[in-house]
Amino acid sequence: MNATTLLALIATLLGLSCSNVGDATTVTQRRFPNDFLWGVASSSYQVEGAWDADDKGESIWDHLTHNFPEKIADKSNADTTSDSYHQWRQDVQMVRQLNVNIYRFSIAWPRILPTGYMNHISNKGIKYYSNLIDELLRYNITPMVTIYHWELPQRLQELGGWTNPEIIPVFKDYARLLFELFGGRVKIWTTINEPWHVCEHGYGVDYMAPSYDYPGIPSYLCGHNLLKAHAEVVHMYRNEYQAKQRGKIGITLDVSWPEAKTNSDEDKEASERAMQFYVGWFGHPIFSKRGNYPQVMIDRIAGMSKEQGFTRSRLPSFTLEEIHLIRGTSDFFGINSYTTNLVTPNGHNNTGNFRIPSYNHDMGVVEEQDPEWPGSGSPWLKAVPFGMYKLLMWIKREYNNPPIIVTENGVSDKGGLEDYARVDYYNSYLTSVLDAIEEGANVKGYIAWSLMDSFEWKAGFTEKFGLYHVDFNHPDKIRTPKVSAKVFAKICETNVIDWHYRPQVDPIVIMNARRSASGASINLACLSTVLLSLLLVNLMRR
Ligand code: GBH
Repeated sequence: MNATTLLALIATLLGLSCSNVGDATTVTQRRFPNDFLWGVASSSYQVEGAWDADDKGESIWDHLTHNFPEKIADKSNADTTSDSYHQWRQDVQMVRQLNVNIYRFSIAWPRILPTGYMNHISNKGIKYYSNLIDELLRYNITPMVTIYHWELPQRLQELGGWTNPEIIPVFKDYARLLFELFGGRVKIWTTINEPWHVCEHGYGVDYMAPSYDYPGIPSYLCGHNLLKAHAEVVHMYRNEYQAKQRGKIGITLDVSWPEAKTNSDEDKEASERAMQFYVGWFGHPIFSKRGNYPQVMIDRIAGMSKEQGFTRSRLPSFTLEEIHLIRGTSDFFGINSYTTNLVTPNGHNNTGNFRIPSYNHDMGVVEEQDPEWPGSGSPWLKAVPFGMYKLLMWIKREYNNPPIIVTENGVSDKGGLEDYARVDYYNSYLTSVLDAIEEGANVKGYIAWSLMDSFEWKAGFTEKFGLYHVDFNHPDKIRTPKVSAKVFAKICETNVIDWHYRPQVDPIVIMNARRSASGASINLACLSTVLLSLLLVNLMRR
């Protein structure tokens, strides 16, 4: 064998191990629309680290993780996490490799305004996001900015946070500053990520910061102020910025699809009631024709409040003017969804185990999951793709076919690069999105959660959602693409789901990951070729 043949053989071998052997004959014809938007997402607290860099202020998540570490599964915090505050250039390269059009990230309010108020503006904080936005634009990636992904400045929490109407003008000031600074370059905004979590998980139960654990009252105050703050910001954008900046603005809601446990009328009613309490709480005021809270919430909470001895409904009411102000304040319907629950009423006449009063008791629905459904790295998340289809069709029906962007969808595991379960998850959930599109749902885009492994709130670092693996033990937080990154990149490139595409992890990538762990620095593409050559030479000698 001469040197040329040997090299050819080596090249073939490398080719075989580094790329997938696809079956060209079985490619499906179902396609996403040509103008479909593909994206990938992260959020500031989860990836940035640098929690007190420069003049950054304390957020409610800094406060929670530092003062109550026992509330986080591994007692961790996001003080350094994936270090995106320093590694934003590399993050953009990762986004690029996925062939997406959009990077959805959030801005940390206390990084820009350490006290929450306009009295102190951080130039360093501004510079960070400005650099990130410019770097994305350099590669034609559209920045999609979430104004609030749960990082309230702690000083505002001390005033009651979202339960204090003071939040409305203060949030508006913060948003105005962002439009002034970045609005020329940012063309898609969302005001608030997942109001349901902000309000019920922040104030109603001890789950997310600020962990009030005060059921039945403050979560509705939070929702009320949040809706008004959102609407004020959207009107400000539309009146003062949209004409010249030419962007879109909306909101992102979230829900796990509540599938009726059986075919009984009670279970079907429970399913519809759950949708109204989870999505309708914020969706009805913004997206429905008539505006205001869903009638079922108004009636049930008023009725129960009265029985419980309250003078007024625990659900505040809007004036007519406020109903008009809030209605129509989203250019698209942003929806985050990961899983499905089975629902049934909370016992006969709402006699189950919920605290009284509480949001859960007001809703009167019990949730469980089918143990047969495929699990994930998170106890709450099972892969049930039909839930995505049903959810998209429900939004279409309920709100007169709005343009929808799936702003988050994805799955967790416990780690590793060979994440074939995540590949299956994306393939099956995206098939459900296609089903809905083919049935007429106006789905404009899909954004995968998440770009990389990061701090997963109460679960700390015990659950991984990334398309890229992050080595949290390494000082440089080395990033490595998982198998799912390749699969997702191919879907984004081709607009087709290819179920046969199940690539292996490149040996070079594995070795790079090892190198990152050991700290050595040699050219591994070169090294692997050398090693293979040695192996071949050895084989030929036998
Ligand atoms: C999204 O929210 C967030 O926007 C994102 O930051 C987060 O990383 C991602 O999801 C993955 O969780 O059964 O009471 O334990 C979804 C929030 C938080 C929803 C955990 C389900 C568990 C509910 N998810 N929650 S519970």
